[in-house]
Amino acid sequence: MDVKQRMQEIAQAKYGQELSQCGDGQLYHVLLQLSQELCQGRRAPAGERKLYYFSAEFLIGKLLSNDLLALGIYDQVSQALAECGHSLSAVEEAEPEPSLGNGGLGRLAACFLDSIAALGLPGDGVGLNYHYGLFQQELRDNKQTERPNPWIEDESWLIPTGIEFEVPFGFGPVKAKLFDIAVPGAHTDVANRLHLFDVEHPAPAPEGGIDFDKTDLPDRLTSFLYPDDSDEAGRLLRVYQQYFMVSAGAQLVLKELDERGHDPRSLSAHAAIQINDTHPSMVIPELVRLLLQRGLTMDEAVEQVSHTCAYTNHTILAEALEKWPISFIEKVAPQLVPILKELDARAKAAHPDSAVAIIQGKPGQEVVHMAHMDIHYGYSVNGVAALHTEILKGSELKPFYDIYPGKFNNKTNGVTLRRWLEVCNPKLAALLDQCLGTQWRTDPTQLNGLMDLYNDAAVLERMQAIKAENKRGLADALRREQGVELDPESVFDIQVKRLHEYKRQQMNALYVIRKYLDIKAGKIPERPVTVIFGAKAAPAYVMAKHIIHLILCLRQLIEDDPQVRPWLRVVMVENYNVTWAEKLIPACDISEQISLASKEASGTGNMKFMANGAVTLGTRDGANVEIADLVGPDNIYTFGASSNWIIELYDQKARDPKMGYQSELYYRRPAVKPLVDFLLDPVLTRLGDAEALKALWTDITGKDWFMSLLDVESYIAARDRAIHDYGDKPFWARKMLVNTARCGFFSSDRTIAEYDRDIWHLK
Ligand code: 26V
Repeated sequence: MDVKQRMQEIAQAKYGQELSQCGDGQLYHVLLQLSQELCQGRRAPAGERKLYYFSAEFLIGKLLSNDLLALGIYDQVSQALAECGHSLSAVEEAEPEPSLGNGGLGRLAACFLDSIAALGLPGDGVGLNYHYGLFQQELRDNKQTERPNPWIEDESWLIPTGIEFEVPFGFGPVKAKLFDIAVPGAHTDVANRLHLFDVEHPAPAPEGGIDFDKTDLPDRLTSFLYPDDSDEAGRLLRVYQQYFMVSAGAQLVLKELDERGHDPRSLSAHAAIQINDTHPSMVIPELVRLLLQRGLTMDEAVEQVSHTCAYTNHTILAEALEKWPISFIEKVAPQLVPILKELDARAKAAHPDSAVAIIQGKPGQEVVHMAHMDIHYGYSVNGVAALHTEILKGSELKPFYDIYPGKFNNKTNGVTLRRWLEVCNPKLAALLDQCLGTQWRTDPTQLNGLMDLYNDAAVLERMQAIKAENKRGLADALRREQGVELDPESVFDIQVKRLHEYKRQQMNALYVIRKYLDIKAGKIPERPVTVIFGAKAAPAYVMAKHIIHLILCLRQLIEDDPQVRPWLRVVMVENYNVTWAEKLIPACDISEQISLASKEASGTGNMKFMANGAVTLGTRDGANVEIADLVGPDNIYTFGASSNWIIELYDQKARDPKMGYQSELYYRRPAVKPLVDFLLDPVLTRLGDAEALKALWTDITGKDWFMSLLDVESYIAARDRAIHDYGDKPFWARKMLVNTARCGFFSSDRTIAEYDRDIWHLK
């Protein structure tokens, strides 16, 4: 096909204009149509068994570049646009970013769909079509405010399918309408689909902010992702959303099974369902229910479901493990209650230990422990990094591991290097082509070949030049979007991820305070550093909002201080999302991965930064451990208490609250106290909300549940060492090179090949 000619035809038909006369918004729609035409012409991959990846989140980001690459027309389109005076990056600006996920879990699901298609495997995503997605973040008066993010336009990537199912809620049936987004596989001729269910009459965006009547069902079901769950109505709405997704999804699985000519008694031979965290867990009793309706006995239904469903755990944080009051399920989907009770009774009969029960609690206050149900009635349980899986087996889920050792397996996360290297860092990708040929694009382990160039001065210089160009590109974007002027010569030190106390953005802020106090005392740093944050806080997560407030107050303090500003800058990117990540990650020197050891299941940002030649400053947590093993100790900066030690401290505390970690002891240390007490200093508090800063101070000094003060001194030392080393250009460039050379393992193509080999068996 002549790509340019087809673009011209579409532009003529749509707008009656030549390509050169079209605006960027029009060109985006021309390319959207072209991509959709090409996807439509692709076949679905064949296989005995088909995968359904059930997930409440798919953080797909903008799709245009990604799809053009997968369709093999990226270069042709770029050239065609250039020939008529346009650029693909400007056209991309016109594409709205769907916000169908919170963070790592949702982005992982998107990377996985990309890899499943690229490996030519039959596997579709199943989720919900949130109209206003995750909120849009605005930073005003040093605080976060939230607005809806209406991303769906008249013409979008969503394809109406005409397929509908009825979801039987307690209050009556609701129609679920299916929309699809095509997922073309790179270097193949296949496309899979992302299936997103929606209500028939979705409600308009609420006026003002993101508050709305949470009982306005069904029309509000697909308005927002994870609506504020701090109150009862919010939590109940979440259960409604989950049941809507899994009931429609399970009906789709059975419909396709039927269309392929298979009996429901052979479900597990022809379908695999991956349950992405516990949000879709109700698919288990729902499938049992639907199979009973189709004439299977309870034994047969349980047998089929138990060989169809597999569960991925993404967190050990107790507060994040879902337990729904049975009264909620009684209200949302009463027909599931007898099935849940039967599943629970069977599990209890086989395993009387109350720690592994599905239904727990006193009569009248029973809760359903979703993860427990997944483990008893799923055939695989996996963690998302080696350390995380070991912690699941050895502590968090130990009673289950003792019962079902064979179900447990590790699948270290990965990221699609097509988006996170080829598309977001075209200059580095071109250099890699020059050095290694293009095979690394289909086999990222080939990047190991870069190690042969470890002493090649020209390559090292080129890598640094590319980093400098990317830093200037980021500085331009931040000037345009936020009006801040950055020094691209400074060290770009970046922490971007959801705001959570366990991720310890507050510890990063304590480092900023350390440097601020040093500079004010006349101790000038070795070189200027720009500390960049990007993070959204859940609207009801008070402490997270206090931490954002601290960062923004520090930013203002430093911006207004001509003594400090030349040496230390703080930037908070407003509304951090996939689009920003694509600009930030290629421009990073130091990648902050500083979670409390044992708490970050894997992390995936760490892998993206590494691929783009940033050097990790991190704890021995999640996939950081595997990064450290791959790059070796000279090419990463690790610090802090080990996960074993942390787990021991938490155990001590559980046995005796006066034992274990006691933050006040660390607070008293002379190197720590002035940093924390700065939160009360009028120099800072006059810039914001003294109460909020005091609340944060009280929490850190009295509780500090995620132990910032335990690690802060070793953190400061490691970070200073990294910033010092940065000054030796060739020394640093070699670290960059090793990081890119060793990132191949973290391709999600590798992860998906392992899922298929060990869990799905699709072909
Ligand atoms: C959920 C919640 C829900 C409410 C209360 C607080 C809370 C805290 C954490 C979470 C996280 C849910 C699961 C999740 O997003 N896990 C992330 O999954 C990524 C992909 O596997 C992984 O890289 C991250 O380390 C992990 O945090």
